[in-house]
Parts: sequence; structure tokens; C-alpha cells
Amino acid sequence: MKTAFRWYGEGSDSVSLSDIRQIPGRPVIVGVLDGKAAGEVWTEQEIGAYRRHIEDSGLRLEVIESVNIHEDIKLGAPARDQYIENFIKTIQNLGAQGIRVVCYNFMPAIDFVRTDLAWELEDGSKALYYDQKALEGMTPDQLVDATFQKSGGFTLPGWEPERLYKLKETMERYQGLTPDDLRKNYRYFLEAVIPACEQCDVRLAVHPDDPGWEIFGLPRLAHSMEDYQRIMDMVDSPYNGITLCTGSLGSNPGNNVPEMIRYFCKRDRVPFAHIRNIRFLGERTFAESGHLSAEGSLDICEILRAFYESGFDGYIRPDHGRTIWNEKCRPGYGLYDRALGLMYIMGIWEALEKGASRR
Ligand code: CS2
Ligand code: MN
Repeated sequence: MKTAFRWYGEGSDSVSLSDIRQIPGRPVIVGVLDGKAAGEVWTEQEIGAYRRHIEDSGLRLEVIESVNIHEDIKLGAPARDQYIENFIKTIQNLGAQGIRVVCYNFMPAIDFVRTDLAWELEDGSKALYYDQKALEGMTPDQLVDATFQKSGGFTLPGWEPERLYKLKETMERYQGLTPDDLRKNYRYFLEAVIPACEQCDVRLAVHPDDPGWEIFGLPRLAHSMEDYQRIMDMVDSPYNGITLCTGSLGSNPGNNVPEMIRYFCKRDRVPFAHIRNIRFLGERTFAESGHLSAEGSLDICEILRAFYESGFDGYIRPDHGRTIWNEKCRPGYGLYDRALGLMYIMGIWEALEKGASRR
């Protein structure tokens, strides 16, 4: 595995590159061009400047998360061909600048959802939290307001303001769109972009829906083994890959996460992994927890064993951490708990490697 760490860019992240550089093992940066709206081309010049800035700090940029997919592509609207063309240009430009993996998602209108961004755990740390009943009592607008209020002045990934101002309108456009319609549009997109990805050697990796079921009546296509099998079958290529996010898939107790890892790694479909733990608190209710297996409901050691035994050599990053030690940071994306998570991941990995060599 290659270790990685998400960074939002100068001025929009509370964590600095020099902080990340001091994390043992010096993880690769998972970056983003902040401020780019979905559908805009990322020019090679802009990507190059961003990459050089990261390299000047002694780090490397090899993964991008997220290039957001324009809603017209998901909706199959007439402008989709233009946006697909823009997406391909962005991928080519990223490839030319040494980016090998791009994480994206195909969730309509809204990215990951939490009903509380600062749920207090028993040790006083704050975590992201989801309660289906609380969500059902909220309109999408109320959810957006609550999220803005609790995000400490930071924008959350997938919660870019320009996108959320139009949320109501966007959701109305999805009225009547069935999962099959969305799947058709997804296939159209993949058939157009994967050949270009193959040519410039950039692997796409679709992030799961989070939580792992449908919300607000919107169709969602990526939250189970069967879902992923269908997506992988749309275009049979290792460039049509998965971001295996353990916390997102694990939010649905119907998913056997280690089994999914083994199945899709064996088929060379997992270039990127997110390791996160969550704690089930009731029916469709969970809090994100520290990465340690004992703190949550997922067995992180078994999850890493599944990667290890599959010969995984992709990128792995700690996903959402708690807010601890009074850090002022974007919810889920502080330095401290994610760095603890990464050390735990690396510790388990080293034990797996050394254990194997002794046998
Ligand atoms: C989240 C997402 O779980 C996660 O990694 O922070 O916002 C994720 O980055 C996007 O869904 C990827 O497109
Ligand atoms: Mn994730």
C-alpha cells in the first residue's frame, strides 16, 4: 500500500503541508483544486502550479479527490456531452501532471450527509453523526443550514456553497428520474471517459454513497456489492475502479466490507481506499469513531488483512477523524485524529508484513 493524506489547499485547510510532512512515512497528498465548480476544466497550468507547490514542501501529489461530476451528466441533460468533454480534458491534464488516480462520486445533487457535525462522544471528542430520524424531520434546506452553522467556517467536501445554493432547484430536476435512468446515464458517461483514462493512465475510482442507502428520495447507485458489480460491468477495465471507503460501505450493516475488498481487489478494481471506523448506535444511526477497532463497529484489522492478503498496492488514506485536542479544523478533516488513524493503519500493515515473513 502507499499511504496518503487529504489536503485542501493553502488558505482552505487548517492543516499545513509542513504538518503533513512530519507524519511518519511521509504520505502522498490527495489534493483538490478548491474553488472549481463541477464541469469546469482544470487547466494543466493550474494543476502544475498546485503540484509544484506541494513538491516544494517535500511532498508528492499523485491522487485527486474530487473532480465533481456535473449534474447534467447524471441527469442525461442535453449539455452533458460538453461536460463530458470538459471532464476528459481535466483527466488528460491531470495525467500529464503525474496524477494516477482520481476519486469521484455519482451521487445525485448531494454528496455525503450527516445530521450532526459535532456529536460529542463520551471522551469529549467531537465526531460526525448520522440519524435517519433526524434527517426525516428536516428539509434539504434545513440540513444545509445546520451543516453551514456547524462547519466552523470551512466548506465541507461535496458541500461547496455554489452547489448548495441551488440544491432545491437541482433536487427538483431529479423528480421522476429512476435508478435505471441514472444507471443509463452513468454508463453513457463511463463509456465516453474510460477510453481516455486508459490512454492517459489515470484510474477513476468511484466513492460509495454515504450513508449507504437512498436519502430524500434520490436514486443512488453505489452502496452494495451488487451495485458495484453493475458499475464495474458497465465498462470492463481496471481504469473503471472503486474508492473503497470502509466507513461509507460499513454504514450499511448489510455490507460485508472485507469480502467486498477481497472480491474487487482480486479483479484489480481498487486503486484507492479510505479507512474510517463508525459505531452503530441504532437503526440507521451511527457516529464516526476513532479508527481503533475497539472504538467502533468495524474490525479495521480484518479490513486491512483483506487488503494485505489481496496484494493491495494502491493508495490508502485515513478518512474522517474526530475533532480532538481542541483543534480548530474542518469537521472530519483535522490533523490529529487522522494522523493517529494513519499510524494505526501503518502499524497493522507492518505487523501483517512481518508476521507473514516469519511464517
Ligand atoms: C467524504 C466525501 O468519505 C469521504 O471521503 O469526505 O466527501 C468524499 O470525498 C467524496 O464523496 C468523494 O467524491
Ligand atoms: Mn470516504
